[in-house]
Amino acid sequence: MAQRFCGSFLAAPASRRGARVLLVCVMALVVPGCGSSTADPSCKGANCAPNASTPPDTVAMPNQPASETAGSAPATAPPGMTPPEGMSAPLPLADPGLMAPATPLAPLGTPVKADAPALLDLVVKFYGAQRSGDGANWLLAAGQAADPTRGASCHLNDGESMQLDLSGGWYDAGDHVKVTLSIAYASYVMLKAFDAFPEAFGDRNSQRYTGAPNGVPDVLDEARYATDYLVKAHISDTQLVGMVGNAQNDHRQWVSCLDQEALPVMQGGRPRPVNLQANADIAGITAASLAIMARLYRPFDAALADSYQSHALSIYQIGKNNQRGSNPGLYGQSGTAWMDEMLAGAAELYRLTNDSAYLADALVFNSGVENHGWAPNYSQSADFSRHSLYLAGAADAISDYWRLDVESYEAKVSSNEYTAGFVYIDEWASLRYAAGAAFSAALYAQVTGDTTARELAVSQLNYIAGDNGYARSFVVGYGSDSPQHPHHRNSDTLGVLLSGALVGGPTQRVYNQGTGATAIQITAPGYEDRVDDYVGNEVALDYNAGLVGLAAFGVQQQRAATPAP
Ligand SMILES: [Ca+2]
Ligand SMILES: [Ca+2]
Repeated sequence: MAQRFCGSFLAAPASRRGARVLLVCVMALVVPGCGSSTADPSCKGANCAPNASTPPDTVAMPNQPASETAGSAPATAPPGMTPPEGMSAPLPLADPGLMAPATPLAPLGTPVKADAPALLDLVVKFYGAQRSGDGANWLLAAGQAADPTRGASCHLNDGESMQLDLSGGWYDAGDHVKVTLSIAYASYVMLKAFDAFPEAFGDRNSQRYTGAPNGVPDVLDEARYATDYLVKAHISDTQLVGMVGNAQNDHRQWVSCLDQEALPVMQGGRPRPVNLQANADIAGITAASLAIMARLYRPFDAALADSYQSHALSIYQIGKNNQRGSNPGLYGQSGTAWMDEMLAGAAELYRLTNDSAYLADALVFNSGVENHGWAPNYSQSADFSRHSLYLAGAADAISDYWRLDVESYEAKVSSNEYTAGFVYIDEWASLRYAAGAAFSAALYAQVTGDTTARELAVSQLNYIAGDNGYARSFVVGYGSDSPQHPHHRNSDTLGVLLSGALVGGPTQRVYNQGTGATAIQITAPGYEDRVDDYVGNEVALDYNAGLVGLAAFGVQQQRAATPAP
C-alpha cells in the first residue's frame, strides 16, 4: 500500500497544520521502492529545536503557495526498552472508584475574564465544521442555505478504492485529508475535558444539530462523530487505517470539499487513497480515544460502549505488536516518540477495565516518555494520560515528570514584544501549544491544588479570549475583533464563518516559504487575519482540542466563584 505514496509522504511531507515544526526530527522511514526523508543528526529527542525550514507543500491558493507540513514530536526513552506483555480478552469494567472525577477545583487568584460557557460551546461545535461524509456538517449546511445548488456533504465514498466504507470522521485542518492520529488525539483530549470537568458541558442539541437536546452532552455528540469513524478505520484485528486522502494532492487546489471531489485524483479527487500503515503511535492514541469513550458513553448507550471497548482492546494490541512510529506523512513519529500514545492507550484501558496489566504497561511507557519538554499537541499527549493515571491511583509514578513539564510551561511564558503573555514554544500555530499547555496546567492544578499552575491556566485562557496586547480574540466568531479569515478551504470558498476555530496565533519573526529570489513571506512578526497565512492563521483538530479543556476549566472556575443563591 505504501508504495503508491512515493513522492508525497516522503519527498514532500504534506499536511497543513504546522506543528510540523519538528519535521527535522523525522527519521527516515524507508518504504519499499521509495526514497527516504532526511534526519537532522543534531536533533536529540525532547531537546530537538523547532525548525523553520520545513519543506513546503504545493500551491494551494490562487495567489499564494500554501505549505502545510507534517512532522513529529519527540519523546525520550531508554534504548531498547520493551514494555511487558499482558494483553488479554475483553475484561470487566473498572470499579466505580476508578471512574470518579477529581475533586472540585477551588477558584483562587485571577478571575477568568472570558464568557467561558459561550466560548466552550463554540470551540466544541467547531468540530462539526470538520465533519466529512453524511454528518450534518453545519458549515456545509450554511453554504447550501445560501446557495441551494450546493451540496451539504462530501466524501461519502471514502474507502471505495478498497471496497470499504471509510466515510465520516473529521477533516484535519483547512484541508480535506483525514488523519487517524489527529482525529484520535483531538477526540481523546475533548473527552478528557469532559472527564475532568463534566459539569461544564450541557445538552442543548442533537448530534445532527436539529435544535433539540438528545439526552447526551453535546461534547459527547461531537466526539462520537470521531470515535464512530475510528471504529470504521479498524478494518481487521491487525489493520488500522492511518489516513484517507493524499495531502500533497489535496493541497494543490484551493477548493471546497464539494468541488474537490470532481477533480482528478492528482488534485485530490476520487478515488481517494487509503493508507493502512498504523503502528504504535497511531494505534495507541486511537485505543485511548475509544477506551475513554467506552467509559464515558456507557451511561448513554451500553451496547455502543461495549463496541468501543472491544475495538480499543484490539487496536491497543496492534500497537503492542508494532512498537515503532508510523510513516511521517501520517503524522507518524520517529524514534521512541510513539510512547506517549501507547501511554494514553494503556492508561485509559486501565481506567476502563481495572486490569493491572494495563497499569504495568502504562508505567513502563510513562518512564519512557519522562518529562517530554515540549507541550501537548497532536503528537504529545502524555500530560492528559498522567491526569488519568493520577485519578487511577498512580500519582507517585507520574507526578514528578508532569510537574517538570508544567513548570517548563510556566518558564516559557513569553516577554517578547509580539508574544508577551503566553506560553510560546514555536512560531507555527503558537497558540495551539499555549492552549494544550494550559489545559495540562488546569488538570495538574485540579489534582494537586497547585496555585501557580491554576494561575497559568487562567492567564492563557484570558489571553486567547482577548486579554492580550492585541486586544483581540484568537477564536473565530468569539469576542472582540475576532479572526474572520482563517486558512480554511471550506470556510473561505463557501463564505461561511468558521465559528469556534482557534487560529494559529502570533509569531515572533518572519516565516518565509522557500529561499532566495523565489521566497514568499507567509507571516510577519505579530498577527494578521489573513487567509493565506498558514503559519499564524490556519486551524486544525489539535489546535482546538486543548482549548476545549481550557474553556471547560474556565466554566468550572466561574461557577465555583459564583456564590450559591
Ligand atoms: Ca446533545
Ligand atoms: Ca508521540
